[in-house]
Amino acid sequence: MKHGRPNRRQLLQMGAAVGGSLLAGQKALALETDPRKLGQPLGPYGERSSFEKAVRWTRESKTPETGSSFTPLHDSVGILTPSSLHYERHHSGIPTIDPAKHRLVVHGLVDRPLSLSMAEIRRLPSLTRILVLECGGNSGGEWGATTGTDVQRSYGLVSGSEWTGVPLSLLLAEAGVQPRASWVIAEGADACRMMRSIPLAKAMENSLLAYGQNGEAMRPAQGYPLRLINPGWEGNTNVKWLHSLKLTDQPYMARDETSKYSDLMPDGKARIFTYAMEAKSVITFPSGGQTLPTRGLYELTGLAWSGRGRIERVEVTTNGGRTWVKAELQEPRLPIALTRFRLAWRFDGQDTIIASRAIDETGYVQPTRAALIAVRGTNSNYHYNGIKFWNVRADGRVTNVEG
Ligand SMILES: Nc1nc2c(c(=O)[nH]1)N[C@H]1C(S)=C(S)[C@@H](COP(=O)(O)O)O[C@H]1N2
Ligand SMILES: [Mo]
Repeated sequence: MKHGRPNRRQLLQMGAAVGGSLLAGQKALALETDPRKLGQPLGPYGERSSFEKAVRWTRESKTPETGSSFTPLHDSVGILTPSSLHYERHHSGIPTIDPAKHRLVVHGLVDRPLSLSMAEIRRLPSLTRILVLECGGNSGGEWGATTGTDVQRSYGLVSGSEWTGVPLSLLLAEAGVQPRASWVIAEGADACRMMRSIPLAKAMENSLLAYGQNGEAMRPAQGYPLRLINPGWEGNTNVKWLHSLKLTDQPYMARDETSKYSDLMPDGKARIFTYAMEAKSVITFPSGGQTLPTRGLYELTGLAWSGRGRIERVEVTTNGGRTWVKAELQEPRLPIALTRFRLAWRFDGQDTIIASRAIDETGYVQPTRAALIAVRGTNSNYHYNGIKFWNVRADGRVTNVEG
């Protein structure tokens, strides 16, 4: 099948591929609304239909300001996450920042220190990119096989947004980076003053000072009015409520790049500054907690992404890993963005195990959990990207597979 447009021909092909019609037994009856009754009036800011119930799941926490909420991936369509359902991860709550008072300072090893208002930043040339954002801790529960039972709770610290902002390289050129500088220390204006050390090379390559998300100002939870976006790098480096960029000749070894977001290896040393999120995928339908109502044809679907570029290929097994087939990749297939895959599949009422594995444009293949553990041991909490298996049971219930 070619990428893109689902059409009648494709439906027929899907049906043919698995031996049957996808839409058998339909009757031509439309639901009539009463033509004498007017609908709802217009409104200034849109809301979704009252029939739609998808919500973020918030992990219970004694201090809700330090919490996480998870995107309902199983309810998503396409490759974008609505801003209202974007996952959230904050270490000291969401600050309330008046954009008219906010400033970004650029200082340290620069010839011309800057202090910029939001109005000044918004006047600069901008660009827009659709990108995936994933917390380094996403699916960390899978290391211990004690994971949540559904795709939202175990994989929902990942979302896709369209971000608009100013290339950081442009501001750095204005400030005049001194030859000795090799790092940018980004700091947020929230109570914990979250700080991350970003190599200057990344800042010059593609970091963005973002203020727009999905066509409007970014949401307070996402960093309003300004955040750093480091395409493909772990969520934590994407500092929200950004108010300071300091050019230095060394990293700061801040909390979130030493004690947190580092992985203790079997030899007692820790991986730090790992930054790029490796290729990963997960089947979102059918997935844990769902039930297939009947036997028959389904479109199996899921999401794949890589911090290193485009998703080149996704393979799916519906027989516990005995054979893998190439899934269709739905356009658009953008670098460092969520990419949707799908596969026509017949559920014949037999207990089976399904999974997906992603391959990115660098040739990297998403590993099994066993292969990850062979290299990384079991002391890690972060940076898990192993293949995820779901069990479709004979009665249609879908459950988690541990280990
Ligand atoms: N200032 C600041 N920036 C921050 C954080 C924070 O708590 N404070 N959380 C980080 C973490 S751990 C992640 S995963 C992402 C989450 O971004 P989101 O809440 O927009 O999804 O922001 C990062 N940037
Ligand atoms: Mo994170």
